Amino acid sequence: MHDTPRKIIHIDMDAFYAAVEQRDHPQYRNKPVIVGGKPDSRGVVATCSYEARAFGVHSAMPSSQAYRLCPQAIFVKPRFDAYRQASQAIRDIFGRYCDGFEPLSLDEAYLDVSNNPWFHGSASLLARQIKQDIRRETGLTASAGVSYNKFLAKIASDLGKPDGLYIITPDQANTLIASLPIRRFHGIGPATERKMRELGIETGADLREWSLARLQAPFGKNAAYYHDIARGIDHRIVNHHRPRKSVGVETTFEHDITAVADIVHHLRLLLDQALLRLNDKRMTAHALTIKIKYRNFVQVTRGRTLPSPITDATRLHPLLAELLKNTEAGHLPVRLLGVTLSALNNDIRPPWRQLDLFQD
Ligand code: DCP
Ligand code: MG
Repeated sequence: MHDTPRKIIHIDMDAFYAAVEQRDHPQYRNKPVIVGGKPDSRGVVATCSYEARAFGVHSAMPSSQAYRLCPQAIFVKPRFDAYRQASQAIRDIFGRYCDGFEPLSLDEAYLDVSNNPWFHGSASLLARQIKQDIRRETGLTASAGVSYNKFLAKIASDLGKPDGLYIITPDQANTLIASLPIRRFHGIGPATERKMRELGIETGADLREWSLARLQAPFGKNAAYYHDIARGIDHRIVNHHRPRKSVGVETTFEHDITAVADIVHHLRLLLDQALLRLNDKRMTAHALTIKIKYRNFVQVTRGRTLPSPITDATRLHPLLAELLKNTEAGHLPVRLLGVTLSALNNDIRPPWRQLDLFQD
């Protein structure tokens, strides 16, 4: 499928939220720090410093259990703004060295550097440079994995943690995969791991014993992925990240509309759709623009930037009517209407249940 091997870097920040807290609070450094819910609440651990991991604390563990394991730990509530800022800083660094990269979360991304002009095309030297930039510019450490596909690059970054730079070459891949427990494989979650163990599959070597046909019965459509990764094969491409600037929806009417009430009605529907799309992307918007194309194909836009993020569509209904006042709506027949939301931000508030858990 690919003539020449690709060069993929996977970058993953070390103990990300906890590292930001240790950076911003020198008194937390070299100490067990647990970011998440308070120990006396129903909260969970978002992450913890490596000092806390030595006590067996880990992400997603109930905070009460973390407290039992490590009562001397410093428990802190997450500061998402600080994490988002650090995340933006590392993404700016990625953008410096390659046109496109694929963020997986705030703290990790895949970079396809196959055509990298830096360091005579060396992906490992480039990974080292990116780590250095991250350290210098954010005061945080990252681990990098370098290999010829996404699956292996991600395994590699994990193997070098913390502050690692780990390379998996094509001739090392199969031996390494064979030796790894399957839970180290991205895409094999706890449920699949349990199922595989029941079938006697504990390591990459065990998984490789299974033919595609045999994997298909228990794992269905995922069988091919498991079959491939056991052999170090992964053709998934790095999906380039293009920061989204706006979300817009529009509709062209079969029969032109003229009544202001009809126009407002359709704008409300379009606004609802645009907000839904934004919600799916976990983003918020600060600006609203409406677009009107009249029967004579003349097109106008009217917009407003708002002081707080747009969350509630109904609060914007008066604004829709107001924006229309400044147009020919009600006079000229309209053939198309559109609503665009812009000035977007990533909304990284955790989902409701989790938000609740983070509160005191
Ligand atoms: N996170 C979370 N809840 C989880 C897992 C992670 O809120 N169950 C958050 C906190 C982490 C961040 O996402 O800091 C990144 O997740 P990672 O899995 O990369 O974990 P860390 O960066 O904290 O540690 P590591 O050094 O193992 O990557
Ligand atoms: Mg991380």
